[in-house]
Amino acid sequence: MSVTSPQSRVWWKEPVEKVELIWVVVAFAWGIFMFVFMVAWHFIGRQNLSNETYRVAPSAFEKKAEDFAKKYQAREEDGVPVVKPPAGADVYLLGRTFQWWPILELEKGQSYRIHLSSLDLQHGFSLQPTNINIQVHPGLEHIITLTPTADGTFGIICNEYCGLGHHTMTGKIYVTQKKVAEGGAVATAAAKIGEAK
Ligand SMILES: [Cu+2]
Repeated sequence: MSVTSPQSRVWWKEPVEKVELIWVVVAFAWGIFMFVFMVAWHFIGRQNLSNETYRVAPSAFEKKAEDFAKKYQAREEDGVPVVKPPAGADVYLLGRTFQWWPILELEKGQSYRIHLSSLDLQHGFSLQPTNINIQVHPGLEHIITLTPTADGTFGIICNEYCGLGHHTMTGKIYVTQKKVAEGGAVATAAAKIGEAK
């Protein structure tokens, strides 16, 4: 709304300026290009994850995660179980205010089916420093097949603001390297540390 009336009543019905027209065409073409490349980047840039999603009651997911942690628990770190599932296993990782639970220990080069869900609010699973980001919703179970390609300690942070303790919401994934010990026995470095305790 302007203070004074426009000089001509039909002020909007003007031919489109050439420069403006060029911008409209460029912006439209770019929009179409980006739209098509949402799919293309999945293959070219390997940016988007292939995942499956199912509905799940938060309490049911909590039970699955607890059973999983109990079954494969290797040790404990500050009261949080460090869980070491076998290759190819179904791995459960839950987000809740304000924690990613439990700590996982995976082996480099092996594939795992990672099940992700939240027990309360929307959280953001963000794997660092790899920078894999997945929205995690209560009531939905995301399943991704993950094959670690590097060993080391990876941090998980929450990148979706979820409350006052959001900045403290972290988790951890250890990736160990398969090691051939003397006598041909196969052991992982972390398993050896566990034995030494
Ligand atoms: Cu959060």
